[in-house]
Amino acid sequence: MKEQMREQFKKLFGKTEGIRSFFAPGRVNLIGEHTDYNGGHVFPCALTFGTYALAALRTDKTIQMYSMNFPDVGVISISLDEPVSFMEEHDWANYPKGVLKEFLDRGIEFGNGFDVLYYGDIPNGAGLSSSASIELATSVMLQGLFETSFSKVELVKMSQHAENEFIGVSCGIMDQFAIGMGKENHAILLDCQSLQYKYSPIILKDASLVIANTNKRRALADSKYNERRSECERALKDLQNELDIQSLGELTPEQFENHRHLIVNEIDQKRAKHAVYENARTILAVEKLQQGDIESFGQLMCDSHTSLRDDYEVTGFELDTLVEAALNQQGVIGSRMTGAGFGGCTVSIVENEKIDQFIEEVGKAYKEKTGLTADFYVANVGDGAREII
Ligand code: NG1
Ligand code: MG
Repeated sequence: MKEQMREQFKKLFGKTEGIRSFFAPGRVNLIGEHTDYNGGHVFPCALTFGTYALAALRTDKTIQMYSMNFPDVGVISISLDEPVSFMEEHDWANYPKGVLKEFLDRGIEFGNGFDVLYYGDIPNGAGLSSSASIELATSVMLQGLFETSFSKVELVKMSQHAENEFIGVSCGIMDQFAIGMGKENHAILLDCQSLQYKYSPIILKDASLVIANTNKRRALADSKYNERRSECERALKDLQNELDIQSLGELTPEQFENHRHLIVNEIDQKRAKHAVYENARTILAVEKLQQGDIESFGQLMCDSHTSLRDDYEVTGFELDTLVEAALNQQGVIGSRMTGAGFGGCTVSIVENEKIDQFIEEVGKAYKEKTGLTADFYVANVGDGAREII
């Protein structure tokens, strides 16, 4: 792909020299769903597919951006002499523009503009975080080109802030953190409140992570996502009438059971229950994985899915069908939806010698029930965002 990108770069920007390459992965969350914005724990890992950015400095104040994934949008040209503004028709380029604005807002002076060409091989809208991937690819690119010295965690926060403020999606920090801080063959146990984190090796013995894409667009995800956030916020407010807590993530399941009567609305109670139990499950799951108890880890993944289906209500027919079909197979140690839900992907742990059969049988059952074709990827766990030589 790099060769094709270089050719395209030459064609668009007329340059073959002084080009640097950057990469940011996609991510998959193994457990800890809808806990990030509740101040709980998540356990994601970075993948080996992601977003590539080739970039070279210019001698004037112009920035030119192009994505090989969206050729119809064409080259987008902006000037450093004008404020960075969100433009509907710029579509994908608003993500890099948002990150650029974060740098400018911190007083970074860009003496020169630059040309940048992006290409991403993450399936779009599948919940593997193509948006955070392009944000982090842009962060490390700007850091590299302009020799700034933000810490990785700072770049993560800037990227999340860009998504919150510039794009207008009030996401938690999980995606950007996993993509910025990922480490080969490790997942990250992240406390989303304190941002304390710990790498945990993913040792699955004779099994692998298999991602299955429902290929169902997550059309509902954004509105329901904000609805879930409000429901959790309301539940927290009710609890704060008696409890001195900042987030649902601070509660143990036992504390929750002793105080759940404070939550006035029954639906809010269910949402909060998921957040609290999911957080506890995540911490326990990582302990089990570190002890080499993959079966218990897998069981907790399944419990996570059930809770997301019944209490949080963010799964839907397609995701439930994929998980059910997975659990009907031999050699499946755990399976759950990953990401925001309503569509997108599931992640399963499957014994290596059963993977081919898994893909065939689950694909068939899914097609029969939904009429849709699922895509499967055996996931490799890679490093976080970086310059590549
Ligand atoms: P997806 O939709 O998979 O990128 C979303 C949020 C995360 C997290 C998960 C649920 C965005 C960009 N990201 O993930 O922060 O809250 O849902 O665990 O909305
Ligand atoms: Mg996104």
